Amino acid sequence: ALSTTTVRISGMTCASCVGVVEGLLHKLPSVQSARVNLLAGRAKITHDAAQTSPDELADAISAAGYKANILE
Ligand code: 9UX
Repeated sequence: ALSTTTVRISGMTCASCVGVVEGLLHKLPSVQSARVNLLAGRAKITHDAAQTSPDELADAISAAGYKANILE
């Protein structure tokens, strides 16, 4: 089953960061969609949590140099 995870992201300092974060999320197993809102500092990700957990999403974002916190 698919679930939706919202992640608070800080450290996105230019508009191209949106593409960087969306790109790395799309590479993860089971991620169906990843939409990043720069102004809101949030990513909304649709994924199968049995394959890629919310923590794994946040870890991938953190590994790219941003600060990520799971909101819901
Ligand atoms: Mo802009 Mo973001 O030069 O990872 S792409 S700061």
